[in-house]
Order: sequence, then C-alpha cells, then structure tokens
Amino acid sequence: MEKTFSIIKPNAVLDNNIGNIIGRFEKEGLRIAAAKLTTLSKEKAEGFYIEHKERPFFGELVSFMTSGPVLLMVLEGENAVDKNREIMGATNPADAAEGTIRKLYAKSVGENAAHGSDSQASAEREINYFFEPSDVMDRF
Ligand code: 3AN
Repeated sequence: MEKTFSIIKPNAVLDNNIGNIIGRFEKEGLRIAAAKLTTLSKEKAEGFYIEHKERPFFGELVSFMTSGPVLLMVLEGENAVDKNREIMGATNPADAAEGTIRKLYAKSVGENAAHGSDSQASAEREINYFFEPSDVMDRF
C-alpha cells in the first residue's frame, strides 16, 4: 500500500470542513494512517515549504499556514499519491474540476484548503518531517 501526506489547511479547518474532506478521502478508498491537529510554527512551515523559498508568495504562504490549526495526515491506499491529488484538484481553485476538494472548499490559490504530496519521494520526506514512524499505522 502506498502512503501520501495531506494537510487540511487553516481555511478549511476554520470553515468546519475537516469532516467533509476526510469523508471524501475515506469514500474514495484512502485510509487515515496518522493524524495530528496542530498549529505550525513559522520555522516548521518554512522548513516544509523550503523548495518555494525564492517564490514571491513564500511569505504569504508561511503566514497563512501558521494562521490557525491544520490537520496533518498520512493517507494510505492504492496509488495514494495520485489519488489524493485527483481528489484535491488543481492548485488554483479556478482551474479545479467540479466536485474536487479545492473546487468545493478553496478560497484562492493560496488559501486552497488542502495540501497533498506530489510524488512518492515527497510523501516520504513530508511524512518524516511531521511524524515519528511509531505514529503511523502500518497494517490494518
Ligand atoms: P501544490 O500544493 O498543488 O503542489 P505548488 O507546489 O505549486 O502546489 O504550491 C505550493 C503551495 O503554494 C500551494 N498549495 C499554494 O497554497 C501556494 N501557492 C502556489 N502558488 C501561489 C500563488 N501564486 N500565490 C499564493 N500561494 C501560492
């Protein structure tokens, strides 16, 4: 089974959409293997988005991601990385397909409701960045 990393971002937590988003993952066959509701520190958020450090929106992104609680999750399932990105839809909600999480719950390209790893290598890095191996369920 493949694993991926997901964040329900502050706008979606504030809007009470945690249940709607998790419900969608479960309905599509992704299982929650770890979860933690937390507010990220500036340092933690900057480290997570380090690859975007030089982008003009970096400051805005870090400020938004630390503005309130987020739900960090490990999702497990067949083709979990691609499946999660399909369920989320395009980064910019204006381009996201009907019925996707970002179409339904994103406010803008910045406040776009959810994060999902873009490859298996990123998933591994991101999971290890936020979770101890013992936090993650291995077999159900
Ligand atoms: P994705 O999260 O879909 O892989 P990336 O990797 O291009 O998208 O961008 C990382 C995060 O940076 C996005 N989730 C989004 O919230 C934010 N972001 C991307 N482009 C912009 C932008 N033009 N303005 C503000 N935030 C942005």
